[in-house]
Amino acid sequence: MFSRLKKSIESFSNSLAEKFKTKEIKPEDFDEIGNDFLLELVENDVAYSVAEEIINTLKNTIIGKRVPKNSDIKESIKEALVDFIKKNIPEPDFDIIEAIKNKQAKEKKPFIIIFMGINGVGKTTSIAKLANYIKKNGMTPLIVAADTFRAGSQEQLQVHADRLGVPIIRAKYNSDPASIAFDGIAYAEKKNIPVVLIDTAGRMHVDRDLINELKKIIDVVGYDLRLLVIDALSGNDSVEQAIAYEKNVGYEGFFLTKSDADTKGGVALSISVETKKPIYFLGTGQNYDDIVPFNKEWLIKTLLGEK
Ligand SMILES: Nc1nc2c(ncn2[C@@H]2O[C@H](COP(=O)(O)OP(=O)(O)OP(=O)(O)O)[C@@H](O)[C@H]2O)c(=O)[nH]1
Ligand SMILES: [Mg+2]
Repeated sequence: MFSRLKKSIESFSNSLAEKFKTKEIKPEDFDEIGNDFLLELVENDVAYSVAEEIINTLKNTIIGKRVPKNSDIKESIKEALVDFIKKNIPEPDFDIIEAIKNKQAKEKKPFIIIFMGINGVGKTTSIAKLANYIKKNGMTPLIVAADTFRAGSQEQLQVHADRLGVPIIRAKYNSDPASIAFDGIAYAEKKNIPVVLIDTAGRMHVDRDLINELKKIIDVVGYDLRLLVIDALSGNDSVEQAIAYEKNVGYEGFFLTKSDADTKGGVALSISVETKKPIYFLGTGQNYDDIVPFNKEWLIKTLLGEK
């Protein structure tokens, strides 16, 4: 996971350490190696403006430092990057399991999570993973199949629900997704189900009618958490999706899928830095257990930690 970005960081660190074993580093010396690193960041899907911010952070830390030993400059680089992540990458400010329990205890109402995103990014699979995660934490979620559009979507979610042993509310194809979502919430309230996971049809952020349909679902049922599902392999397009969905719909954070297949890693940095919204979960494979709750420490370990 993210191995290329990790390698770029290592080789930047090594080049700088090698070249300046005992010298003070001048700005122009830094720029030569820094520019190569900037290009590598961009090639690894880090958005240009984010890559520039990273380079500036490093430059400010390193310039003018007298570096007696290899290990010291490497340590400084690592510290600067950890600092960058801590300052610029948000993380969820609540635990989802606790939040579900709290809402149930205080309001006797289900915690509503709506999944959205463009076609094929992994919404339905991620719902199944989150349902499994919630079950493992001792609660049973209700899944609502509000994708009434794509052929096979209802059956796909039914298979997941059966395998996981969780209840599902299904709809007729081409029926109104807002109305099935509404029915789902009513059912959950009646049965004291603490959390409802709503699947929606894939839709491009530029499709006005479908985006309006999504807004209607959200207006009708309300929400506690809206997750924009982003495919880690979508490169620079991910930032465009994140910004357009923010402008046109709104959401609290991301579910970043297919991280296991992403050798680059830049999307994980870019979407959060550009939107200031946290990743809540990462999808790390095709199985139900391949879900990781996100936090900064995880990212620091993945990018900078020991092999
Ligand atoms: N390797 C890997 N594959 C994933 C991950 N998440 C989803 N997938 C795969 O991505 C493909 C699409 O997943 P779906 O869950 O159907 O995507 P979707 O967003 O619901 O698609 P639509 O409803 O058609 O818009 C499937 O083959 C999934 O197995 C992940 O974290 N890692
Ligand atoms: Mg789907």
